[in-house]
Amino acid sequence: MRSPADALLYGIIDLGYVAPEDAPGILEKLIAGGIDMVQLRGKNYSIDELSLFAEELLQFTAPAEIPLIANDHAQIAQRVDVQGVHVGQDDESIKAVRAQVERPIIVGKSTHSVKQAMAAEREGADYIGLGPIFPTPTKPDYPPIGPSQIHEVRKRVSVPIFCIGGIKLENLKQLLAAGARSVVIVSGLLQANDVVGYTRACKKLVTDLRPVISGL
Ligand code: 3NM
Repeated sequence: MRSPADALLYGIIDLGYVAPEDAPGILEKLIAGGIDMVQLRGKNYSIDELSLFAEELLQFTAPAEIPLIANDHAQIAQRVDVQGVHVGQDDESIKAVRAQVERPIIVGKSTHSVKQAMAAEREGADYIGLGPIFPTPTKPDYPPIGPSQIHEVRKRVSVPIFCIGGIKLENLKQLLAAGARSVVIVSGLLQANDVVGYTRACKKLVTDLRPVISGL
């Protein structure tokens, strides 16, 4: 199984964009395109429903050795063998999440500033999301922080940092040049006309530019 430290491209099956019945087909395409990690996010679905969907998605992620992360709810990880849980600033603490799941799991946390990024690491996050970097239709109420904070967060935080928010193939190079190494792309991947091709192109950029970026 891959770990967040190895992941350059993290995709999200967001049920605001993908109907549950289409999720396995889209996931297969994301995997074919080279995603390293994937999250199931469904703000309008119950824990029962999300657990069922997660079980279905595991049939695809497990053979590919791609971690499947459940958004928001530790209870999904109690019921289904997902590899991790992702929490936001207003969700349960990382400690509370770990306490609910008997096996070791990956726990990630969304952060929106240098201060929150440092706090999430202190709290025990295995990785952090940092964003929104650019304006995003997926989280319209959050003001973008811009790419200029990435260097500062990299200096102060040693867990893997996934830049997120408004990232598309067109601005990926700019983002990598600003110091990003790993990225989460949601609508860009899910709404592409050719999901496999778009994912592959994003993966190629993050992979090819990695030696350049890590030397920064
Ligand atoms: N979290 P897109 S931004 C789910 O800043 C999410 O924590 C964010 O979607 C954060 O790639 C975001 O479509 C939405 O912009 C990312």
